[in-house]
Amino acid sequence: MSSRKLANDDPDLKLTPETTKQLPVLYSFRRCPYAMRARLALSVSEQTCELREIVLRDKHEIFLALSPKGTVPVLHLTDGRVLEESLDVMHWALNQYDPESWLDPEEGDAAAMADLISINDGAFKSALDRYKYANRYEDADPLAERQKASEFLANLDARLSITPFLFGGSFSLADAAILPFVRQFANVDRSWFDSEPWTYLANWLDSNLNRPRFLSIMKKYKPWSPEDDTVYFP
Ligand SMILES: N[C@@H](CCC(=O)N[C@@H](CS)C(=O)NCC(=O)O)C(=O)O
Repeated sequence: MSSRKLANDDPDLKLTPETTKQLPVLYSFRRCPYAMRARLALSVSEQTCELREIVLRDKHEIFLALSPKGTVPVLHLTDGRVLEESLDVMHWALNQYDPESWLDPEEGDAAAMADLISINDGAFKSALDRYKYANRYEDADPLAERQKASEFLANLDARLSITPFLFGGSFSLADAAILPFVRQFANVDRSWFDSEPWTYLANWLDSNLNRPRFLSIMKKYKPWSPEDDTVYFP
């Protein structure tokens, strides 16, 4: 477990508009699975940020000037660095403070977690998008894509039949990184998902979605505008 080192580690720091310059700024979108996993890591690592809720169809020019690729999440650090990938945000946060040892799972290691996350972000996410948004892809067959995605889910279910979390007895980086995508998949057709023999996976999904940590990162915020009062997260 890394030692506690908060972004705002000055005990006298008061969260007022004058001091927000001292905080990282998180550009986020509530329903984005990549932003969810970034918020999970920022929450467990207690890295207070200024949260700016982005509307994807109407991105503010300040956000696009900072990160022209225009995806969320983006974390603008106080030293000026801009983290534009959700996994980079997660690693940054957990390297500051990792009280639940998400980076150091009970079973497997960082490389094994990275491998599973990369299948999630690659083949699984590709099939999920073509299943969920088949009309956006020429010639996508949603049921064939659902079948492809199911292979990954069956693999997760097999892991979860052995240990309660993906890498052992406690929640890890991999659980946080993958959970929002399984949630998205399940919500496409929940009755079909529930009819599949994925009891361990379904229990893992439901129990983690109902934990206070996940519920806390799903709070609704109104879209950010520069003249608004600062919103702090977590
Ligand atoms: N590889 C990026 C992907 C982020 C991503 O694609 N986010 C989506 C929202 S879930 C996005 O911002 N899309 C841009 C858009 O829809 O305009 C990451 O891990 O952060």
